Parts: sequence; C-alpha cells; structure tokens
Amino acid sequence: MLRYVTTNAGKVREAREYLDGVEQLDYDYTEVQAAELAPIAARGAREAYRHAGEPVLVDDAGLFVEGFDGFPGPYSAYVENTLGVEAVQRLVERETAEPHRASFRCVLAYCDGDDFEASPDPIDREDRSAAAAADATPAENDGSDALPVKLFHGRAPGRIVEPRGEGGFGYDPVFEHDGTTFAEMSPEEKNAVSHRGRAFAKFAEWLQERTQ
Ligand code: ITT
Repeated sequence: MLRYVTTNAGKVREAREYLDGVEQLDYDYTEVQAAELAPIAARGAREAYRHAGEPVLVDDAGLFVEGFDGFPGPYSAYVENTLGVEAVQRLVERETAEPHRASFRCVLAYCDGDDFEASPDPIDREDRSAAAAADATPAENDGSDALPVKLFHGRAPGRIVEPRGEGGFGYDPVFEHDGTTFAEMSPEEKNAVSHRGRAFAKFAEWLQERTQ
C-alpha cells in the first residue's frame, strides 16, 4: 500500500483526486536545511520509507517570492507559523515592486526500496559517503541512505495579493493565479493549475505505467 506522508490535512484533501486507494501517513520526517525543495523531499522519503517499510510519497512545497530572491521557499512552513501569511503579504507589498510575482513549487519524492528506470523525471541517488558523513548515528549508516528516490516537480506562477477566498490552506488566500486566488478555487480548479496538481499528474501517470 502506498502511503502519502504528510502532517498537512490540506494537502491530503487536494491529493485525493490522485490517490485512489492511498492512505495518509501522518509522520513528521526530519526536514534538513537546504536551499532547494528536492533534497529535503528526497531525504524525507528515505526516512519515511525506513519508518513505514512500505512505498511512500513525500510532498515538499513552498512559496517563492521573486522580489525576495525566492524567500521563503523551503522555509515557508516556518515563516507561516511564525509571521503568518498576512504578514508575508504586507511585507511583499511594502518591500517589492509590482506586480509582486511569486511561484508555488512542489516536489514529490517517491521511494519503494527499488531502483527506477531512466525517464525525463530526475532520480535522487544520494552520495553514500556524503550521506554517511551527514548522519548523526552509525545505525543510520547502513547504506539505505543510498536508496534511489524518484522526484516529480510542479510549479505554478502567480503573484502576491491581499487575502481573498475561504478555501485551500496556507498561503492560498494571498496567491493569485490568472486573476483568481487559490483560496477562491475549488480543489479541482486548484489542482488543474497548481504546483501540487502538476506534480501529481506526472506522478500518477508514471505510477500507472510502473504498476501495469
Ligand atoms: P508536511 O511537511 O508534513 O507535508 P507542511 O505543511 O510542513 O506539511 P511543507 O513543508 O511542504 O508542508 O509546506 C511548506 C509551507 O507551504 C507550509 O506553510 C504550507 O502551509 C505551505 N503550502 C504548501 N503547499 C501549499 C499550497 O498548495 N497552498 C498554500 N500553501 C501551501
């Protein structure tokens, strides 16, 4: 059984469209500090796979504000929890130029203990020696850090606006795509254009081929 590893109920609601027969695993994997989402998701998928012993899918996402050189990016959860999304919107309004461009990005990381065939989607094959050096305890240095992880990327362009809409979660009320905030969209409408929807569409197609 495939497990969608997340503590975020909003992600689960959206992902249902793509996850028939998939269960949520509410597991808080270690989020390593990195400037990119992919290594965070890949490390998380390895850790979650070791924890669950079953195929896992980790979803790491973030809001990248152009005028802030991509900040908060991988720090989006921390910034949401400390400042809040409305403070981020006010900061963007005050400190960056119109049209306050930003993008949402999502990286899905899949790990089932097997290797993957080459395809357009990248595979993270972490350097075993680097992984061993980074790990705190010898128990973790059993080679499983070299597990291949398949990555699927999705991106949605937009801009930061004053909050509108009641739906979605996180930064959705302040993120406008084509004139509509993500919080003003239904989950289906958001999936059709969102970072997560795009990544899931690629993943679902790949998984179907893999399991045929
Ligand atoms: P997990 O790591 O347990 O999956 P999380 O909420 O910590 O849950 P992320 O680190 O991926 O997930 O999320 C980074 C931040 O970006 C967090 O504050 C989310 O609320 C926000 N976020 C992620 N996807 C979003 C989306 O589609 N719309 C609005 N905000 C989103």
